[in-house]
Amino acid sequence: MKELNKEEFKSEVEDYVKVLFRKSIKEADDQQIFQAVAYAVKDFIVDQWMATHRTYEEKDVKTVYYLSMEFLMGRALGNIIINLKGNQAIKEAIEELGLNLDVIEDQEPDAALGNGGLGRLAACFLDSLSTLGYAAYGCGIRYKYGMFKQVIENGYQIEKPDDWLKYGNPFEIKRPEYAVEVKFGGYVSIKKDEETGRNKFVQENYQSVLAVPYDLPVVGYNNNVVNTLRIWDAEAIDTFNLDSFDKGDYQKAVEQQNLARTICEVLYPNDNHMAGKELRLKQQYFFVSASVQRAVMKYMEKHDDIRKIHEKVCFQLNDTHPTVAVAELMRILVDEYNIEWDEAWHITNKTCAYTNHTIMSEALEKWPLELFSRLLPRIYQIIEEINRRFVLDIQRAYPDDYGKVERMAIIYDGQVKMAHLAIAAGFSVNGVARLHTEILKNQELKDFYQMMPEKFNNKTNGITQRRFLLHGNPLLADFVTKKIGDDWITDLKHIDELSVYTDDEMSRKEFMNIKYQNKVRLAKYIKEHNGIEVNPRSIFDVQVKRLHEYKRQLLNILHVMYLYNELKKNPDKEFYPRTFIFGAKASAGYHRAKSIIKLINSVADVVNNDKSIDGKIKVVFIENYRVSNAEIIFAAADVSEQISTASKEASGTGNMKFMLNGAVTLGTMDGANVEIVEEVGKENAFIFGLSSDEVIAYEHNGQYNPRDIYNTDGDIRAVLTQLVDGTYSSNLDEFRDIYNSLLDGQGGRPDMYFILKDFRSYAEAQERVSAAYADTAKWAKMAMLNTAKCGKFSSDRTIEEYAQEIWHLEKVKVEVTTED
Ligand code: NBY
Repeated sequence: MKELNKEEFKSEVEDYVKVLFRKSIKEADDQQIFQAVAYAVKDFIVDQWMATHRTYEEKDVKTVYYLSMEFLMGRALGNIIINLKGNQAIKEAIEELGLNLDVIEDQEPDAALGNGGLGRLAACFLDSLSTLGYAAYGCGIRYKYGMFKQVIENGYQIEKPDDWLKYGNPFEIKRPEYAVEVKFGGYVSIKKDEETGRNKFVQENYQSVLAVPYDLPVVGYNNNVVNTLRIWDAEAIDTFNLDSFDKGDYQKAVEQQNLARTICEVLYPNDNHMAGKELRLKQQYFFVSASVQRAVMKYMEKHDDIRKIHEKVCFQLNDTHPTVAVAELMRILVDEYNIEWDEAWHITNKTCAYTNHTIMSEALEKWPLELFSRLLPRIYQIIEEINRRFVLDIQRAYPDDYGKVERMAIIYDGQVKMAHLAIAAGFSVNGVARLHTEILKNQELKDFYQMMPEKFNNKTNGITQRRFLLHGNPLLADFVTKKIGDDWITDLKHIDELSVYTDDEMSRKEFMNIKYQNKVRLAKYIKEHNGIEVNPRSIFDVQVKRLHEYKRQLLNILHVMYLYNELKKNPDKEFYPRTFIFGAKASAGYHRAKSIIKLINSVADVVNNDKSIDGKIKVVFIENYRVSNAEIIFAAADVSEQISTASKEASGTGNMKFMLNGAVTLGTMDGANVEIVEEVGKENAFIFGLSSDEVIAYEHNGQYNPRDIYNTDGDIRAVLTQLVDGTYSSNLDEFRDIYNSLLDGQGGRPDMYFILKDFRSYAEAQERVSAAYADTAKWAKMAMLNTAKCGKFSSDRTIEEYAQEIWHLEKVKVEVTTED
C-alpha cells in the first residue's frame, strides 16, 4: 500500500485551495478547506480505484450489484482517512497547516440518501465488501435532496430540505460516457423483426430520460480496494429539437424535461411504510433499468454469451423496492437478445436474489395495475406472463387448494405484489435476523416456504466496526487495540479477547473512564445544540432510531412520566440520576409519530424545569438525528433501548452499534436482540415483555384488552390521564389521539403494539437497570462484556455469508503499480 506523504499532502491542499477558490489557506473558510482536503484525499485514492477495476477485469471476477433505493452513507472524509490508515499523517499535515481535522470533518454534509436501518445497512455492506476484497457495485439514485433536516420548533418537528449538494460533492465523478436511456409510458406494438422473421415487442410513443451515473469511491480498509457506489441522475434526453417544432414534439419535449427534473428530486422519507406514489415507481424503474442495462453491457464487453451472465453477475435486491429488475432483465433477454422465454426465465432466476427487511403489512409493496401498466407497459406485460406461468405452477403443486393462488399470485385484486414477484423470480430469499427469518418461513411467507423451501435462508445483519468504533469512538478503539492488538479492525471476532480484562479492576476503571469522557463529549454536543445541561455522571439511557409506533418510543416516554410521578410522590427515594436521550425523525405525513415527538419535548420541558426533583431526571430530544451525530451518541450510551413490540423489528442494527460501544441492551426478545442476548448472556442484558409467539397468538385470538389494565393499575391510569388533563400541554386535545390509541387502538382492534400490556414488565426491567448501575464494578463488567461479545455483529461476517452462500464471489487482491 502506498504511503501517504505528509509534505506532498500539505502542498496538495494548498494547491486545491488556490485552484478551486483563488485563495490561500489563511483566506479560505472552513467549507473551502474541507473541499480542498477532500480533493487531496481523492487524488490519493484514485490510483487505487483504477487499480481495483483493472484487477477485476484482468481476473474477470464475478460482481455483485447491490440494488438499493437507499444508501445512508453519512460523511465520507473521516471514514476514508481511517480506511487509508492515513489518520496520523493527515492529522499531522493538517495541524502543520494550522488547521483542525475535527473542524474540517464537521464541514461535510451527511450523504443522507436513506431513511434508517435499510439504507444504513447498505452503507455498512459496501464498507465490508471493499474491506474483504469482493467486486461490488452499489447502485442507487443521486437524490438532489436526501433525508430532510429536522428542526424542532416549540416541540414540533419541522422538515427542512437537505441541500447536500449545495457546495458540490468533491468525492463524486460524473460518468456521462456511461449514460443510458430509460423509457416510460407509451404503448407496446408487435412488429415483425426483419432479420429473424419473428414477432418483436416494441414500446412506442414513450417518454424517456437519460440516466447519467455519478461514481463515489468506497475505500476498503488498508487493502488498496476501492469499489464504486454508482448513483444515477436524470437528464432530459435532448433539449428542444428545433427542427421538428410541431406541436406534438414541443409538448413532448417539455414533458420529458419535467420528467427528468422531477425523478431524482427527493428521497421519500418513509420508513417501513409504502406511500404508493407514481413518482416513486418512476424512481424505482429509473435506477433499476439504468443499472441492469449497464451491467449487461459491461458483461457483454468481455463475454460473448449472454446466457452465462449469472456466472459473472448477481443482482441483490435490497427489499422489494428494486424488484422491477427481474422484469427488466427478462425484457433485455427476450426483446433485445431474442432469447426464448423459458431460457430467459432460468437465466433471470440464477441472477437475482431478494432480501426481506420487514413483516409490517403497511410496508408491503403493492402497485395498482392501472398505474403500473400505464407507466411501464412492456414491463407490465412481462410480469403478466411471469404471473400466468407462476399461477400454473401453484395450481400444479396444489391442485385442490384455490386459496394458494389467492395468497400467492403476483397479480391479484388489481395489484402487482412485488414481494411475490421477487420470491418467484429469484434463487434466494433471506431474512435479516434468525427470528425474522423464522417468522417469514412459518407465518408471513409460509406458502412460499412450503413450495420453495430451498430458496429461504437467514443472514443476520451486521455493522461496520470501522465507522462505529474506530472512527466514532477513538478512545475506546485505542483502549481495545492497546489490550489485544488491532486485528479486531478487520476481524471483529478478536474483540472477545477483551473478556479476560473484565475481571481486572484497573481495566474496568479505564473502560468506564472512557465512557465518562464520551458522555462529556455528548453533553457538550447537547449543550451546544439543545441548550440543555446534562450531568455526565447520570445514566445515559438512549433510544435513537426512526420514529414508529412499533418501535415504541411512546412506551419509553410514558415510563418517564411514571418515574417522574414516583419521584414527586417520594422526593427522598433512592434514585440514580438518569438522562433519557431520544433522537428520531418522523415521516412527514405520519401524524401520530409527530405527536409522540411533541410529547417527548413537552415532558422534557416540564421535567427538566422542575427544581423539586433536583435534576434526577433529564429528558433530551436530540434534533436531526443522523449518521454523523449517531457516532457520538452510541459512544456515550450506558443503556440501549431496543423495545419494539416482539415480532415487529426485523433485526435492528442500532442495537449492535450500542453493544459495540459498551452499552447494555434493555429490550424485548425481538429481531437481532435475541442473538445479542445469546452472545452476551442474559445476565448481561435487561429483557422484558411479551415474546413474539405471545404477540402473534394475541393477534390471532384477539384476547387483549388494554382497558382492563387501565382499570386495575392506578399508576398507569394516572400517567394516561396526564396526557389529557393539562399536565403536559395547555391544549387538552394535544395528546388526545395518543391517549385514544392506547385505550381503543385502531379500526376496532386494540393497540397492536401492546404498550400497556408490556408497561409493568418494562418498568420492572428499568428498576433492575438502576440497581445494576449502582453497583459500579458489576456494571463495568457488563458493559465491557457487551463490547467483548459483539464479534458476531460485524457486517464483515454478514457479507462473508452473503458472498459464500448467495453470491459465490471470489476474493481479490489489489496491487497498485506505477501504471496507475
Ligand atoms: O431494515 C429496517 C428494519 O426495520 C430493521 O429491523 C432492519 O434492521 C433494517 C436492516 O435490515 N427496515 C427499514 O429501514 N425500512 C425502510 O427504511 C423502508 C423504507 C421505505 C419503504 C419501506 C421500508 N417504502 O416502502 O417506501
